[in-house]
Amino acid sequence: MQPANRDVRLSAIRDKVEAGQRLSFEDGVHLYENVDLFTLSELANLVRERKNGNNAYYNVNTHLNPTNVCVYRCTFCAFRADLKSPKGYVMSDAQILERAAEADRRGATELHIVGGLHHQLPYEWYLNVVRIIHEAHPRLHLKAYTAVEWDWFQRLTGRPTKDLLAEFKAAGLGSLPGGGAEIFHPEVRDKICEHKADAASWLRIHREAHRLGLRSNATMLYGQIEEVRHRVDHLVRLRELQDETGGFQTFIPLAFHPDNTNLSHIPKPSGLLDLKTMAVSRLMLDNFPHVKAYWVMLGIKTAQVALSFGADDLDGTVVHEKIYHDAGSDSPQELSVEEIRRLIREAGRVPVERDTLYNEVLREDSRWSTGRSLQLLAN
Ligand code: V47
Ligand code: SF4
Repeated sequence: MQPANRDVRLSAIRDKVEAGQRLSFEDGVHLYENVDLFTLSELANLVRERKNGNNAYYNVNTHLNPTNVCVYRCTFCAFRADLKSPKGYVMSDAQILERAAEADRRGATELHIVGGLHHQLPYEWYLNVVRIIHEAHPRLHLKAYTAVEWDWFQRLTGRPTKDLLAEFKAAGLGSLPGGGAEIFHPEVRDKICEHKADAASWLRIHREAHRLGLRSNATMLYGQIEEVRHRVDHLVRLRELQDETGGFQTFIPLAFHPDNTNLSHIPKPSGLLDLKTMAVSRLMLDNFPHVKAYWVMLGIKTAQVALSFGADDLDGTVVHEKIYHDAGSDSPQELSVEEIRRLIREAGRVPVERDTLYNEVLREDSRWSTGRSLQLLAN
């Protein structure tokens, strides 16, 4: 006889996960609402190890936010500044090049470039940022501008985003970061960031980038005003685009940080929600090779535990992070490679340095080169 409280849907979910079959929207909601943390960890770990074995990836990178001045007023954002605000800044070419040179000297393989949509700066200014860095530091991979920025460039120029992406690619663009996705569902998006690129535009721009051979990431901002069904809907929409293009590399769930935002009355997401979201994301996004525990946002301790809840990547050494620190993150500005490797080993995983496109990075003294592709392992 079966116990009266046997969870029939969970048994079906377990069967599907073990057989490598796709979970439905309803399964995703059920995992969030009815399944305990230990079971979530066990199931997500199964998928994580099937795709990435015992490896846990990190990279050596630096952030560059060339301006924080922004025409938009997303309610969750503590980074932006008004045009005339004393907090607002625009970096000069010399400052931008110095940041890139510093990254290069430190042996970084990637520069992550995102910022505000300035009221007065022309399209050419954003293009110039990528061009001058690429000319001076051709080995640095430039992961630059979110779909919201690409949508803004279209509004500035009246030109189709696919032409703009191609122009940037010729100037040295390497890939697209996953920001600006927030929550796709209009019940949430219209309340937290109504004027910027909508879900259809965000997805279209990533589709266009993938068709041009550019890889990209995807994010989800959780723990603000959204409900479980909005999160699961978000994951399903990403999974559908990935079915079509295969161009996404990594999914990054982003925990909302409320300090200094217009949503400062909302408490920070709990550790429980962080780990649940990591696990459900890993289980729903069956066609994404990687799920990242971004330590700057999760905190080092939760990020380390997340390596047992579906995550296989910790992001990077990250220097000069502003978006989360302006919103109250108490994570350090930087982790050394030794610290990241120790955190990974302590979690029982094998640390592997990767470049942005998931090739293994080999280091000898102060020089680095790329080795085998790690992407094949995850597909
Ligand atoms: O688009 C802004 C989010 C994103 C807050 O692609 C906030 O590898 C929480 O996308 N609380 C930018 N989140 C960061 C981002 C990212 C980070 C790390 C790696 C990658 C990648 C991408 O940060 C924004 C927005 O969704 N955000 N303010 C806040 N107060
Ligand atoms: Fe501007 Fe981005 Fe902040 Fe929104 S999240 S206000 S688009 S900088």
